[in-house]
Amino acid sequence: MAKILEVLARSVWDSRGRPTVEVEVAVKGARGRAIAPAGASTGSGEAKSIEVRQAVHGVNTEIRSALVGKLLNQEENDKILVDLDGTPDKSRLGGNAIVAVSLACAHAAAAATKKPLWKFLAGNRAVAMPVPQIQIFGGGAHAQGRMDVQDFMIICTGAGSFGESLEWTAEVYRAAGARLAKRSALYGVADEGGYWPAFKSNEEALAELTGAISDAGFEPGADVAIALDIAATQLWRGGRYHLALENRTLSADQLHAMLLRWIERYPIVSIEDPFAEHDAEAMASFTRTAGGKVQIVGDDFFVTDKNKLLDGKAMGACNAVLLKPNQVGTLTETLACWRAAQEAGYGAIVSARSGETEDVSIVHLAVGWGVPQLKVGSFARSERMAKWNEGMRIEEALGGSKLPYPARKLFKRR
Ligand code: 2PG
Ligand code: MG
Repeated sequence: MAKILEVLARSVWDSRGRPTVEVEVAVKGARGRAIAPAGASTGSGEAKSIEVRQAVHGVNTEIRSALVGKLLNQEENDKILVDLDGTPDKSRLGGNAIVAVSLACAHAAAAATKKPLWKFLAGNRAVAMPVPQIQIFGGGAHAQGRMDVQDFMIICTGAGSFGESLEWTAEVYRAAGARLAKRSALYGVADEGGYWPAFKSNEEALAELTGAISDAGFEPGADVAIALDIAATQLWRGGRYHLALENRTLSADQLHAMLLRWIERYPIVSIEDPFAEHDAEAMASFTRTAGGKVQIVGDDFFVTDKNKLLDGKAMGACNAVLLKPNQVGTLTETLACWRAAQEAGYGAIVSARSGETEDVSIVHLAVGWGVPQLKVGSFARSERMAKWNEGMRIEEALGGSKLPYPARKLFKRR
């Protein structure tokens, strides 16, 4: 095992033009580099990012002293980071500093063995490409609340490979843009590259998205289905859900009924954060009713925390988890949550954040750990396309479209 020779942080810029932390870890003859992403719709239980200058300073002083001279070992290095920080939410050294160091250690370890990160993580395990969830319309905290629902995404449930999923997505993305342009209903693109549309209701977005799938020549549901991220914590105030676009508020029961109606009317196969992170009862009740039909994903609800996932399992809330390394802080903790999800029989999706960079580590994590789904935003803007393109390269290295691909099996509409 290689000894860590250097740990170096600097400030770089993210996709929203905000500063973020980049870290390099060097061992003899190899180095690894990673950049911290940033969320806008964050769960309260997430690892806390701190001011970037302070985070960079902490890496270049305390973290550097603690790691230089140690052997490169993900679990041990991550434990050093967690212990050194000493807070439950990583707020002293910063979740942004810690995740960049943790990921840079993984890249350095892979580089030292001359393997791509996905291959290094997979070891001898057979791997498959993850199924993408790709945003077509963006709303919520990523588009100044212009639509209440944050992500209207597609899953190419009938595609036979990762590459084919992207080809189909390109068609649907263009068809959706053409529909909006025709109606003069296009404001621009939201933070993750999805269209920022001028719709009158959230349901109109569902109807338009279903129409765009058909316009592109696909059968809604059989070929291309819909996934939503309600990001409902953002809508929750005083125990009710506020739909500003529709000028109304809903009780948890009313939201439950509305989502069931949407599932009946539109080809929806996955709903993320349908209720607020504090509304666990509503989440469990919805999972009892709809969990047999659709994937119900906890994002702000689980914040990639293994213990929250186990609590959720005990009360029957959700049947899948979003995995975001910067939500919990280290790769070791992210992997622990994925392992807990597998044991609990939960689905999982590795996810980017709304603030991203050219860093493509998460694609490698999804493939290397065998996580069956991947969410990185829309089909525009280079911080998103860099990740889809990295997936293309990995699929090619794995033998292209001859690989088994899990989309049809995962999303047979239940
Ligand atoms: C989410 C993510 C990505 P953010 O809610 O799933 O879409 O958004 O990074 O702002 O939390
Ligand atoms: Mg989310």
